[in-house]
Amino acid sequence: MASETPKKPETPAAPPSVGNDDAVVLERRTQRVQPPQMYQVVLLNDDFTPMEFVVHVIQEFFSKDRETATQIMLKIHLEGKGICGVYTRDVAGTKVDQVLQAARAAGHPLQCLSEPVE
Ligand code: TYC
Repeated sequence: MASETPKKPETPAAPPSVGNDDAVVLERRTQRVQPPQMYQVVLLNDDFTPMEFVVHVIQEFFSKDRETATQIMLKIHLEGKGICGVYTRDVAGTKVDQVLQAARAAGHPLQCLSEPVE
């Protein structure tokens, strides 16, 4: 993923300090803020969870339209796993919990995990 580094806001100059010779020195400190580590939420294939249920889960919890959700489900079915979305850590964790809870409630063994994006 090629991403541009966002422009860093600069903090205002530090308060003036007075040196020995009474010269006023303004120090500029640059604030460096890193973008947060992002996490991808991954669904794993299994032999038992119905395709229709997986499509429903992807639509419901990852806000995908039916066509996109179907494409993601088929990719998982064919390749073993697939990314449903990328979020900050807490949001990704919540998505995993929601998916696992819905799968258990429906009696399906669907597995879901989150992992840091490289
Ligand atoms: N392989 C399942 C089936 O044939 C469908 C499926 C797709 C299950 C994606 C899980 O994450 C999954 N019924």
